[in-house]
Amino acid sequence: MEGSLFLSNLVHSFLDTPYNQWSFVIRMGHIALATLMYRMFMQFHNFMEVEYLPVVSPPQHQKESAARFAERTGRAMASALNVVQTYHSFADYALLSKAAEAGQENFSPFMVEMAKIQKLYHLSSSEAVDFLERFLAMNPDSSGCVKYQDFIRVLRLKHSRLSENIFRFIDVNKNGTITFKEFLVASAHVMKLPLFRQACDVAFNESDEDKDHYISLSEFGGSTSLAIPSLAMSEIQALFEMFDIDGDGRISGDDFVTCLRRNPLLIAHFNHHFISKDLDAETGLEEIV
Ligand SMILES: [Ca+2]
Ligand SMILES: [Ca+2]
Ligand SMILES: [Ca+2]
Repeated sequence: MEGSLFLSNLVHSFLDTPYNQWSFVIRMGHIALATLMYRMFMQFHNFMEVEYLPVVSPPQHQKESAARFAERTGRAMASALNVVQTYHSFADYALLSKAAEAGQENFSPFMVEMAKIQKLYHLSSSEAVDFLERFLAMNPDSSGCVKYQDFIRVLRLKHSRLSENIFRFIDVNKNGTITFKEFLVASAHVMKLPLFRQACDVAFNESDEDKDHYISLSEFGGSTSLAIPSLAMSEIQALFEMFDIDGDGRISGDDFVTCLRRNPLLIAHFNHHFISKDLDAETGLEEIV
């Protein structure tokens, strides 16, 4: 979608109760919304063309779910209009608004056809917008791609084999950069794995050595150093501050889970805790990372 809204086709649908789906399209030419409004108010006659699209009916002898019916209607409308049917939804508009708010000029890399992703991962619009916020902090270039160095900077990681593996996991097409879609799908995939919440609990309990229900800075340092050896104190501190959501100097269970839901890929830092635990050998915890 480009910067301005074109009203070449305004498609409307309504149900001819109780079953048949009627649709029509109003053609007003390729014209920007502001220009159209101006012209409409400045002339006595306004012309438009209304075309009724084919009526879509449910099968006579079998039941059909509302979602399936809507899908079939969408396909019929797209084919009557001779346009490609996409999976953009209102969530894409929320992403576009966020990208615009952040001063991005090219929105297309951030419109990821959310209907498909939401169907796969049951991701809410606000979760997707939160992931976009993280991604935009990684300084994407004009085509919406993020480099490894910017990725590890925002996640407060240092260069290590683990960080490289996380980046490679996201970079599905292996071109050395990540797009928002790659980042979103990888994050949602990890966060929505059935074992994710259980993995968070195990990681928290294993890191909380003195069992006072908080992870102190030294406990955190001990735990993360097992994943990334030779971490400097300042690097441990930076990562600790990201997990300490309320900034009270210790990581509570809520802090820990909130941080990992915002940055699901960081669960990889606690992978060593899962190896000794028989979390669920059948499904394989390695799958999480
Ligand atoms: Ca890529
Ligand atoms: Ca503790
Ligand atoms: Ca805290």
